[in-house]
Amino acid sequence: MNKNEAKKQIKKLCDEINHHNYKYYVENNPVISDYEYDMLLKKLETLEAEFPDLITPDSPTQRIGGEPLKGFKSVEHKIAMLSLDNAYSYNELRDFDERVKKNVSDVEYVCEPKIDGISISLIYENGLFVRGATRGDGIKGDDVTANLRTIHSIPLRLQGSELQNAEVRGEVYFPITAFKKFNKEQEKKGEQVFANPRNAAAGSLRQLDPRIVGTRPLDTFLYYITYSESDLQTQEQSLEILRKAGFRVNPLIKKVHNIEEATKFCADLEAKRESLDYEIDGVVLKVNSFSQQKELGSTIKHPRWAIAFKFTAKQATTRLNDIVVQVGRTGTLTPVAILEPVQVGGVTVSRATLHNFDELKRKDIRIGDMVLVERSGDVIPQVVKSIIEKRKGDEKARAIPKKCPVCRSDVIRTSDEVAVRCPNKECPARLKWRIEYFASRDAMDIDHLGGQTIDKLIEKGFVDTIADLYGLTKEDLLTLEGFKDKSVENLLESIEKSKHQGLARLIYGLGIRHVGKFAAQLLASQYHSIDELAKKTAEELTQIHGLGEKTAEAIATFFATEENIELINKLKDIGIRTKEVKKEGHLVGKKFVFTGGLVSLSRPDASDLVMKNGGMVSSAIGKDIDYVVVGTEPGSKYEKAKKLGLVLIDENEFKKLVGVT
Ligand code: 3BA
Repeated sequence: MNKNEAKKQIKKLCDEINHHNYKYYVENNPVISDYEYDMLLKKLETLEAEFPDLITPDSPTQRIGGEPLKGFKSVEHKIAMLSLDNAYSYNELRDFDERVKKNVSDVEYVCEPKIDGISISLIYENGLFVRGATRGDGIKGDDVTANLRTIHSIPLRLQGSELQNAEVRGEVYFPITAFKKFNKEQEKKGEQVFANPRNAAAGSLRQLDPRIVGTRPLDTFLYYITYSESDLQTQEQSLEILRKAGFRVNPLIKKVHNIEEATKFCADLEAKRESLDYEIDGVVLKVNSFSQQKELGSTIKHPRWAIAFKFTAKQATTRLNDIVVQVGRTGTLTPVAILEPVQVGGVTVSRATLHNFDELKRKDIRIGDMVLVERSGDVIPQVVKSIIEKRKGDEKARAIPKKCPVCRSDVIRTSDEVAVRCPNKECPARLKWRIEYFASRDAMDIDHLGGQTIDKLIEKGFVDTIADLYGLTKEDLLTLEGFKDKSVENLLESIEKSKHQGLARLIYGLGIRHVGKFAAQLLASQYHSIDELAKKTAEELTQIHGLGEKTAEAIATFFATEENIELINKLKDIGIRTKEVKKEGHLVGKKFVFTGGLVSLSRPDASDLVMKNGGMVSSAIGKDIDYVVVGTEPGSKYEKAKKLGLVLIDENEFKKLVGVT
């Protein structure tokens, strides 16, 4: 191929790939498969390798790459990045509105979700992305261009012609689902876990190696044009221009006509907060008209035409009174902070996780410290950091325990694991978790058998295995503190009832590693009895569609262990149902996913209805899902389902399908 021809081809491929990149990462609406996308990219890479001088800065191959930096260059913002004034109540919002209306009339406001991310500035010259920086102190920030280039929702070349030479500003964030997964992997690898998605985004942008940043699923929302050639009159217009130029603009942004509508927007958004896949900490209210903005002006710190309404904080400081050690279901020892009770985002918190002993040491958290506690998303409260300035000198560090706090066995720690474990399989702590899991709502659903009751049963020596639950007598239970005739009867009845829960729940309740609700349903529908399941090799198990290798290994290992076989035999003798009655119903083999809230049914009841008709319930969206039940305020699963073109049904259609009206 001659050079001229190559140039044309490269240009065509660049444009094509950038278009698909936009479709995928900004519109969330891909039109070609990942495979086809990869093929286009490969083709481009091959051509560019042959003609390296034809590589352009907006080539999709130039996102990742680049050598690690020694440090970040500090760059001065051409126009200072101000901060936002805060309002902590609707009254303070109304005060803001009063101040605005003293100076201008007929105001409209644009309400924007306040993304809890890292503020950035992006500079484009002749349509090309040339520099990206963090906000820093508002005057100077870090040049993080190479890192920002790896973020797919940031266009390397602007679309259309309306923006060519411009600076735009917005927020980089770490999506919540991806954050949880990322943190889990970090913990497993013994690397730093982040307290929240915001810290993870900041930590990622601070990475000196852009290739590492390229592996982090960072995303963006843009909301401000600092300068450009286009003649803009309103914030609403700016957002439209940003959208047209190829940026991601938050879809929930809304223009309102008065402060009442604005407060309603705040209330509605706060109610939706937990259903979004990005963290927001409030609403930014902006006067829409630019001439009015100019009229209002700015103080040295913040514009007078904008304000941030803050939602209830998810962080609080309190005293850490003690660090205790908890033993988990698999014997893992976890340090847990006992806190002076404190309100965090409307909930009283008195315990918080410290993750593991490595993390405890890294953060240097000591007993007696004042600490920052955070409750983020639906995760357990955690201690973010100690407030070192408040130390008096008598605070005490907590060493890694040498013995299990429950059974006093010597703990073990393998070199490739962060976890400190109690090796004793008979450790009462483990037994407690096993029973609690077995009795839980999604497993054998044994009512009246809570953690405290289980503790008492173990303490008295009434139960050594799950099977012993079924041998409990009225006389045994009456010796437990607080148990009377009625409560004993209730518990015995629940235990008896659980014998008939069926195979899927039993498999789940055994607590085999990696076997969640869905895998358990899948196994039950394939093998029809626990005996048959126990005979399968890992290899045979991997033949089941939808079962991973790790899960298959774990199942085979479980049934290769003598104690477990003994347990199964005992359960069979007791008369627990270990065979699947042949699946019947018109939904046999059909897989369901629920997203959003249901109005006339609870989630567990809805799941039961699916299973009663022979179907299965999964928590993850995938190509193999037959029905997605979309409730009120559905989350990211809904978006994904739409993208995959799955069958979406609402609550009423669902009820018809499972035969309730
Ligand atoms: N809008 C943050 N500042 C924002 C442009 C002004 C502004 C924010 C905003 C000053 C968000 C302060 C730091 C900064 C760009 C200065 C938003 C958000 N608007 N939607 C009014 O979602 N976090 N933050 N960023 N310039």
